[in-house]
Amino acid sequence: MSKPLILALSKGRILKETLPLLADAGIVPAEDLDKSRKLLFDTNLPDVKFVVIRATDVPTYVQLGAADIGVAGKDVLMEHGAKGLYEPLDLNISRCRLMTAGIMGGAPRHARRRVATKFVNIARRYYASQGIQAEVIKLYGAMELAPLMNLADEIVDIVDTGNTLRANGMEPRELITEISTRLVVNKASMTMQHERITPLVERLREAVNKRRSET
Ligand code: PRT
Ligand code: MG
Repeated sequence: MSKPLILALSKGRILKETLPLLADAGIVPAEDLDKSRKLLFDTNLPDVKFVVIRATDVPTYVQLGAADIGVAGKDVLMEHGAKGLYEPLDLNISRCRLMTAGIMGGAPRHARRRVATKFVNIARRYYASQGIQAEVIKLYGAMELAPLMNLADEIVDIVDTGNTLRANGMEPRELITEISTRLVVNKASMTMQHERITPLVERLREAVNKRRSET
């Protein structure tokens, strides 16, 4: 039999929403992902396997062809650059917004605005596009803490309900972009495996559209 198609899934909150969508499209893992320490899973389809990896690693796997297809947040794709990837489908799950935020009622204190974020590439591009001089500081978590500790004037982070910001005395400011989870495909795979990948993408598209029409 030919080499299986590898589908790279983002673990965490995206995985929880991806699995029901894949199931709607008729693809289910052969065992319970939560009850296993494995990272590579068989599925009900003999020529499809899942790998479950850190969200930030998904674009790398797909770009380099270690996985044929990936599921990743638009935020992660934008930050990575995602060169050489096709993005054939918006899965319309794990929706949120990428925003700037700062202390409630506060104004920038530093002449050159200091911005803390894990999305350094997106932040640099955004502030440059606004003509704002910004010093971008890379953090790996708890961005909301940075302005409170006077490490930064602003943050760039994901906002959903806004509760996390409010709980820390912060307010959302500018919308950078709307975010949702996307299906990405390796360019060589799209060409070489076209007859296997296209039906899979179309089944997922139908599942996404069916949900859209139900809400
Ligand atoms: O945890 P780990 O470091 O492994 O990675 P991660 O935290 O990036 O992964 P995970 O599982 O949290 O999933 C992140 C992906 O889910 C992002 O890349 C987005 O595409 C998507 N997503 C959707 C979100 C949210 N909604 C979200 N609300 N990712 C993070 N959040 C966090 C946000 O960082 C902030 O801390 O939730 C908080 C804001 O939520 P509200 O409702 O308080 O505004
Ligand atoms: Mg997390």
